[in-house]
Amino acid sequence: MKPFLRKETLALLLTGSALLLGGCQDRPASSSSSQGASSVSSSSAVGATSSSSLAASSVSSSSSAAVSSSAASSVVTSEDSAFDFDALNELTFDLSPEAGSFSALEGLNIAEGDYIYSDREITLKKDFLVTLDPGSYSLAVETDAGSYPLTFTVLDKNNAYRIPNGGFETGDLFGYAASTAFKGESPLQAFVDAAVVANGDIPSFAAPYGGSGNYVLGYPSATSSQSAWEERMGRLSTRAFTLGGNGYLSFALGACFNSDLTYLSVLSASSGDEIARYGNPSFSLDASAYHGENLVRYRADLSAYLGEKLSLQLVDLGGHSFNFLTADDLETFHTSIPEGLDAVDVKPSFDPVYVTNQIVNGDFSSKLTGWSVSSAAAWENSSAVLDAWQVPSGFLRSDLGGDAAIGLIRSSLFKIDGSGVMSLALAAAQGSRYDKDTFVSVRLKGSNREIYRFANERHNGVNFVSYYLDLSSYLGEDAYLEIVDNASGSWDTIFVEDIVTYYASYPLIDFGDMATNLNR
Ligand SMILES: [Ca+2]
Ligand SMILES: [Ca+2]
Ligand SMILES: [Ca+2]
Repeated sequence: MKPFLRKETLALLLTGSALLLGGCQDRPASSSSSQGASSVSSSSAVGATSSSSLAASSVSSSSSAAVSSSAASSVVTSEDSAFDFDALNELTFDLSPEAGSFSALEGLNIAEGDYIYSDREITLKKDFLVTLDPGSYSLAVETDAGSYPLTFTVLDKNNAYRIPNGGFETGDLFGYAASTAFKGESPLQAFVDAAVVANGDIPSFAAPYGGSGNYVLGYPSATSSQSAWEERMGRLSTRAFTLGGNGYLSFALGACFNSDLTYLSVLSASSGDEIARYGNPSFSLDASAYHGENLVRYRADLSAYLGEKLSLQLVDLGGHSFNFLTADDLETFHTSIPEGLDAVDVKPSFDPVYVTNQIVNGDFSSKLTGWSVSSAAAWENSSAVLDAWQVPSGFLRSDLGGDAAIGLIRSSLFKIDGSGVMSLALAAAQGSRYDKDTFVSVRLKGSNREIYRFANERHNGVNFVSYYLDLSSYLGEDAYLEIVDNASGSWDTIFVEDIVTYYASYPLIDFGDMATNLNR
């Protein structure tokens, strides 16, 4: 039995390899008669190799190219077949009439949405081209008359180490992904194409943005008022890149006054952890050194993360005074140290102590012990004093300086444990835009991502109202609270008491006692 089986297996293997070899050998033969199109591979690595000779013959007009290749190059032609990561140019090819009716473009895993065919013109979109590594490529143009090679190159601009459109020069948010941060309300989205504006003067202020090129992420002139623009929120994420070069990041930021609510984050693409957070410490409305919406250049040495996959995220979680960002020139690849001020990492830090499932001093019986008041400059009053937080009578209040006071206070870490339910009670916090201005955030340690934001939606004057949160989908993770008062009008003050972050088993609660998560 054994020898017989072995012999049959061997025969099958031989037949299989013969077929495979035959397939390989056949392709060049048939391709030379049908203009070489069938040699295109769907793998980009192989495609790059196999297309190099074709690319050479189609680009060069004086080389002694093979007859079959030059015949092919006269069917699919282009004035510019080189994609430049800086220019983000789309590539357009003409299909000669002799090639018959176009049916599809194949190879490199290209999808229908990656190109446009119209009137014998094939346009490769920048969305597709920006995903390719530098090199020479070939695609197959399939028609009813045959298969024809379309060849192009992707220039080496250190593409894998960079984010596309870091200078917003496409005039829109190409290359970025915007997400809402408040109730999923798209009219409140801060990061929209209309915010990419000419790199000229700032509306209603006789000063230039001071960015590079033609466009910056700015302040749309069509906006009804600065206040309406400030009210918007959102997140704008770049694609992941590998940190290369000398490990420096450079960027230009404007506005972005409150570094707790508006900032640029550097994130680890693998863990999602926030590696660094940068605000705009140069912000000043002093007319002699105006640093409002105009751009200030910064640089950051991230060389400790060389070789790692990172991404950038612009974050706007605030609705008031200069709670928005202007930006330009996000550049992640440098070989010499870039110009700019040294950026200061302002991400929250916690004492590396053992984390328990109850936060420290959640009932405020020890005043502000265990809590840290943010010292971000935006929270200071006109006398440069942080005047929001006090515990005069057993609960936390943000009105040491009256309703006008603003501030952010952060809890100790707690482990999400047991039933995953937590609770607290809120009072006051019923100003005109209370759900955007006076709220509680639950954030995860590491990513510092806000997983839950809620406000005093059942507000009842100075009477406390209980809220329960179900954090059970984050069991085992460490989290913390940020309590925020970001407004100065009547009732723009938040009272907090009785924070309980651990229930061993699910407590008896009505659905109506649950807090509504506003971050979605
Ligand atoms: Ca620009
Ligand atoms: Ca905002
Ligand atoms: Ca206030």
